Amino acid sequence: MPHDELLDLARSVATQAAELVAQRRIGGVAVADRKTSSVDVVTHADRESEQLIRTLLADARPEDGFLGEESGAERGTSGLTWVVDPIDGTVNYLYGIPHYAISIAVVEGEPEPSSWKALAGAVVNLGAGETYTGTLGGGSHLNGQPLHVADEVDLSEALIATGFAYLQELRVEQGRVIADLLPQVRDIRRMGTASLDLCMVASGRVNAYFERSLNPWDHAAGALIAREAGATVKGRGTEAEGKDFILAAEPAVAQKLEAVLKQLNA
Ligand code: LIP
Repeated sequence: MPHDELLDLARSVATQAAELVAQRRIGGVAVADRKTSSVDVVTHADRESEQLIRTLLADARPEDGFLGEESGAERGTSGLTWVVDPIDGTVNYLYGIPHYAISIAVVEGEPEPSSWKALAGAVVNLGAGETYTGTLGGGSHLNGQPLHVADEVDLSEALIATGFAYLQELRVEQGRVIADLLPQVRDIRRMGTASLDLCMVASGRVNAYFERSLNPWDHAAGALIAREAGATVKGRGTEAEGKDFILAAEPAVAQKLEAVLKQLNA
C-alpha cells in the first residue's frame, strides 16, 4: 500500500479517536487506574480510544500488527505494525489542558524502534485544531501546510522542550539536568505531550526537544514528522526497562545540545 494511503488511514482513525476523546471529556474525567507509578495514570477514555483505534485498523488492515500503550502488542503477518498512543498527554487531558493528542504511526520491520522504519504518521491535537502528518520521503505537514524546522541558532538562543518520566528516581536526575541546562539556553518548556513536542520541533515552534524514558508509542509518529521536516532525531536504548532517550532538533542545534547533555550525563 502506498505511504499516502497508509497516512490517510492513520489520519482518519486518529481523527475519529480524537472526537471520541473530546466527547468523553465533557463533564470531567476521572482516573481509572495507575500504571508504573502513582502519577502515571490512565483514564477510561484512554482505553476506549485505543479500543476504537484497534478495531478500525483491524477492519481496514487485518494482516497488520499492533502496538498500543494500553493493550500491548499483537504480531501481524504483513510486516507492518501500527504504533498507537490513544491519548498522549493523559495528564493534560485529565486537567482539561487542551494540549494532548492521538498519535498513530505505521512502521515496517520489527516492532522495536531501533530496527523499524516508520512509513507514515499522524498526530491529531483536536483542542488546537491541528493535525500533523508525515510520510517517509514525502515530507511532513501541519493541516496540509509543509513543515520545516527552525534555522540554526546558538544554544543560548534555543527554546528547548523536554519531558519527565513517571518514575521518581528518574525525575530527580532529570531535575538536576534541567537545573544545569537552564542557564545555558533561552528557556525550557515542559508541555506534557511528547508527540506534540516532536511536532513542535518540526514546525519550528521550539528549537529542540529531548526526553529520557519514552515509550515507542510516544515518539513513533512524531519522530517521523520531525525527521521529515529536516530535524536530526537521535534515539538510544537505555538500561531503564528498554525505554528510550530521544533528541530532535535542526541538525547543528542537535549536535550542540547533544554535546552539552553528554557533559551533564543526561
Ligand atoms: C507522556 C508524554 C509526556 C512525557 C511522559 C509520557 P502519556 O505520555 O507524552 O510528555 O513526558 O514521559 O510519556 O502517558 O500521556 O501517554
